[in-house]
Amino acid sequence: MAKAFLGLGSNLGDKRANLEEALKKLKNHPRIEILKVSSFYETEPVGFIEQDWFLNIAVKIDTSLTPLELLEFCQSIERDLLRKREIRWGPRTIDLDILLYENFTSQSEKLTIPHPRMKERAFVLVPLEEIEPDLVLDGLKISQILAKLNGEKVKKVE
Ligand code: X6L
Ligand code: MG
Ligand code: MG
Repeated sequence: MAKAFLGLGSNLGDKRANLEEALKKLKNHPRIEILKVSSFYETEPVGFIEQDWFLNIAVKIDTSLTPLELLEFCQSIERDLLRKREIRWGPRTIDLDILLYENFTSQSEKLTIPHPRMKERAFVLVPLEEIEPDLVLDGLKISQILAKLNGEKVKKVE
């Protein structure tokens, strides 16, 4: 079994319901065990800024799926939740990204692990730090990376 971290986001429709639905689909997979789910965070959009704020979470799982199988399952959840790809970096009902998968790295066209932008994005790092505060990325703790980041706004939903 492999530990992996996923980043989920939604900014279209009922954002919380979309995240809950994606979580339910992850939970119901026979080869995925959910270990931790972060709080929900309202986050300022990055990339394409003329869009609604996102709701983002991070999830820790244990899985017997390979990285490619996990990617394909995440993409099937995106299809089930009717994700459309109209504007690059634009609004989406759901986005599921593999952030980390054990110590696995992949730089292929289809699958890039660790997630290439995760160390620059407060909307990824803040929820991730909540569930794995001791995680070290390229020799730095998440708190150290966040301290150097001029990050977008991230507000925990209380
Ligand atoms: C220059 C060029 C600066 C590109 C930033 C950043 C592109 C992030 C794409 C960028 C650039 C992304 C989310 C989001 C997106 C999300 C919040 C992406 C993909 N996804 N903003 N923007 N949460 N808050 O999940 O991450 S688009
Ligand atoms: Mg993403
Ligand atoms: Mg994605």
